[in-house]
Amino acid sequence: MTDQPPDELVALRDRLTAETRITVLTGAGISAASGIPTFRGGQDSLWQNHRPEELATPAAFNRDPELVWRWYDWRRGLIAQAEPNAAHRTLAHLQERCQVQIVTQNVDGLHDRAGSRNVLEFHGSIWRVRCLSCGREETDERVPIPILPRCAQCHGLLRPGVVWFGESIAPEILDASVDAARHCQVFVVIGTSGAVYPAAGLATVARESGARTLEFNLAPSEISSQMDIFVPGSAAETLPWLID
Ligand code: BJW
Ligand code: ZN
Repeated sequence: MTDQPPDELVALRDRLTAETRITVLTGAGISAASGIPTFRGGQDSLWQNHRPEELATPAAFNRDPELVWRWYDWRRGLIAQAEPNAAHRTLAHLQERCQVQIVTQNVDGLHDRAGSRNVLEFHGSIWRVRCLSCGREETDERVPIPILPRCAQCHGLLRPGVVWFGESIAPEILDASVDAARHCQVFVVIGTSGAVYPAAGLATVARESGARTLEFNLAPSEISSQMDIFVPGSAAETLPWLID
């Protein structure tokens, strides 16, 4: 990483106006500087020797709900202690200058806590729980959460209110996200490996709809080839260049 913004980023920044529509896709890398481990590649991305792909599935939960809940309880504890970082705050500021729509794959709620509005939580929220028996969904911010947590209404088993592999994205969230990718002038990708679909496909939608595409990441991702501008480095250090 350099300590200067690339010229093309400065040029883009200087052309932003109150009418510019920017859609932002964020992933785990934006929260790394807040102390929340990413899913793939990082030193902390394994939890008790389990890969996230082995835990974030309905089959894993059916097989061993206690194990999966212990993973979520650990992450809920980390997130409860974490604070939004300069990258989250930059996006909240950007919303005062341009038309910004954030689509986050993260379940940590840090964009909201930084002050961003109308965030689309593509993979749900770690603070939501859903009853497997009666379907009741609610916010549950207990840390630690009792394992196994039970529904107050019917005593059924609760599961995290997140989207696991093989599960569908909530249709209203998917539609709004595709719409935001299709109708923006600038599409910004921050801290995602671009390995998980349909989220990663939003970059293709934006590009094919004529948006400028811009990525902030420590290292090239699986969708970097679709980007007009790649800004290497930690998002907490590089993203503020968009507003400074
Ligand atoms: C920094 C940094 C710093 C680090 N600064 N950067 C098309 C093709 C192939 C497969 C599929 C396809 N379409 C669908 C699929 C199947 C599947 C899929 O994508 N599989 C692939 C793995 C191949 N998708 C699904 O199943 C999805 N559902 C679906 O498609 O429904 C329709 C359907 C139904 C039934 C059958 C088939 C289709 C659902 C996906 C759900 C993903 N869920 C998770 C867990 C959420 C809950 C939780 O948090 O526990 O979402 S998995 C995990 O991955 C989580 C993340 O949101 C997601 C993406 O991860 P992310 O954010 O990119 O993190 P990392 O760790 O991968 O990357 C971090 C990046 O940050 C790295 O690049 C670092 O370099 C960078 N970084 N520090 C800047 N400081
Ligand atoms: Zn219930």
